[in-house]
Amino acid sequence: RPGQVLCSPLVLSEEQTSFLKTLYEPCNRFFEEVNDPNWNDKNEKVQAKTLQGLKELKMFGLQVPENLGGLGLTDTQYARMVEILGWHDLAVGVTLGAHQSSSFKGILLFGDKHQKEKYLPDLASGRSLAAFCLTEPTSGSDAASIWTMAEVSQCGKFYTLNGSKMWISNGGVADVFTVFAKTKVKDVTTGEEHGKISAFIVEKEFEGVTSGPPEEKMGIKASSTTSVSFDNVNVPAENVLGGFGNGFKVTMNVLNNSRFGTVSTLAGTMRRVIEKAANHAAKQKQFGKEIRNYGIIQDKLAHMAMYHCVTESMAYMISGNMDMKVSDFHLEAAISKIFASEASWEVTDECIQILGGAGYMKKAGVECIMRDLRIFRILEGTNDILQIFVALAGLQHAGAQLQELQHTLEDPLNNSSVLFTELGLRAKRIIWIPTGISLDGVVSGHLLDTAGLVTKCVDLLSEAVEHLLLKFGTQVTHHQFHLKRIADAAIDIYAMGVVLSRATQSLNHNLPSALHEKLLCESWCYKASERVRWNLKAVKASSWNCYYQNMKSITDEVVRTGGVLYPRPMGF
Ligand code: MYA
Repeated sequence: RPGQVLCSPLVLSEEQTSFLKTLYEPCNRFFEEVNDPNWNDKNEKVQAKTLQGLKELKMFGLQVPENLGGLGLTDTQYARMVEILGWHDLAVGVTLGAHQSSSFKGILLFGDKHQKEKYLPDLASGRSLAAFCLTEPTSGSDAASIWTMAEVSQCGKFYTLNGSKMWISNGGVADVFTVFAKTKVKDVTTGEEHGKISAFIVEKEFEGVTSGPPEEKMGIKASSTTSVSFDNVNVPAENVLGGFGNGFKVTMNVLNNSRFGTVSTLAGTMRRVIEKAANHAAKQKQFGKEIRNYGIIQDKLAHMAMYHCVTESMAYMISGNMDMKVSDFHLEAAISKIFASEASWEVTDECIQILGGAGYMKKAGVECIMRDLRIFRILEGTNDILQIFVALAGLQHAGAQLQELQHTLEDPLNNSSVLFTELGLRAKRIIWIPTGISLDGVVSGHLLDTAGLVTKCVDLLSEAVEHLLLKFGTQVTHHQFHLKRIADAAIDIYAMGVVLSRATQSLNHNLPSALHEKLLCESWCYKASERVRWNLKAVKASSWNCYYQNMKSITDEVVRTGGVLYPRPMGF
């Protein structure tokens, strides 16, 4: 919807902006002066003085309403605040993010008055910490397959929880857990039993709740990650969150609502990393010139800037839309989480490359960021499952439209105008004429050629999606080689949309950075549109099916052999 992508997402009033500034500056200073990321990383915990200071700054309850002890920030204000965490210390970011972006978000979004009043004041002040308990040893990407059970008591006044959760952020330090568990329910018509997921607010103090030892991790070492077990834990029925049986909806909504925070945090990290790379490229001389003068370095730095620009634009586009009470943002949230975590990884890797040997050393401060970043391609839904989610959610929508069209065209005589419009659309696509989506008047007049690249890509995506649906029907869900490429194209197109929007606003407001943003936008869209064409060709062209078949055969062999199949060239 152009209105949700090509819009002005900055919805803060002057009062909200000045309030944000009063929070932002002390918080940033606090991180500069008090927090020690190296100490945290080395000791695998956040220093007590940092936690205390963050509580005093009210950083534990950024979005909790003021009457319940929080700061009551909007999503856009929240996005700006958490950027600071990404800039300074991702492990502190995960501690605070796990607490409020996901773990008590369920109470904020779905809690009743009693639940909010009972839990939020302590959570907002940092007197108690929260954890989100979804993942289990056999349930990761397939969130609905959890085994933790909640059996309702005869009197109906409590549920007894049994099961184990793993890799829980804040697991070892939390006092309040949002736990997802299944209850067996009998279908009255068929008599069959099935599991209904509900969300429960569980206190550490409830008998039978235990946390495992801290996990030894690659990065975000200062944040606590443990298993959490529930052994005959009795949870009062009033602690069911969002209504009995609504747990899947609660989980999905919490995750949808938390992802923009992660995106903004990672935009903060990328700004920092780009600053390090740019300073080095400006000072370091090789072969008689500062390395910034060499094309090979320019290619990297320019790409890093583009990745950052897109990520930051996505963060504020989504938070702005959320503040404008747009309810349908789950696809964009998934897209931006994938994009931000891949982009920040790439940008940090390139920063190390620009710094050379120095970048590999601890002293440069980038290796810790690299280790910390790796988890973001996995947490809050792996990028792989989110790619499939993006593709299938889009296809589901297109499939419904196509089905409607099919019904209409069953009676072509009475629907001749629809028939001609649809035939016309398809004919235009075949001979590469735009089908009528136009961004004229929506984007800056200086960016119309670039906007043309985007509309062409949208046409190509429609065509590829339709092709897949007609070819595979409902079986399309099993064709992940194709789905991945549809998702990649959708991600690139959304990315093009948000930078177009950003550059348009900067040009319209004559910002000093406007021409630079225009350059970033044009360059990004040029490259992304090439990628879209390439990905969608790989969806439609039958020659690619042979490649997919090869990928499957190679994998079958590798797995059957338990590794690499062929001997070394010398035979042993
Ligand atoms: S927690 C672990 C994260 N785990 C996941 O994210 C699990 C990923 N898996 C899934 O999301 C689901 O299993 C998927 C499939 C979606 C893949 N919004 O049949 P279905 C609806 C709205 O597709 P499944 C962690 O990492 C769908 O339309 N609705 O279901 C914490 C359908 O509705 P209907 C959705 O195949 C980390 C129904 O559900 C969505 O079982 C914390 C069933 O759909 C959606 N997204 O699922 C760390 N998806 O029936 C710290 C599906 O009406 C944070 N549906 O058609 C770090 C923060 C960093 C800093 C922050 C700053 C402070």
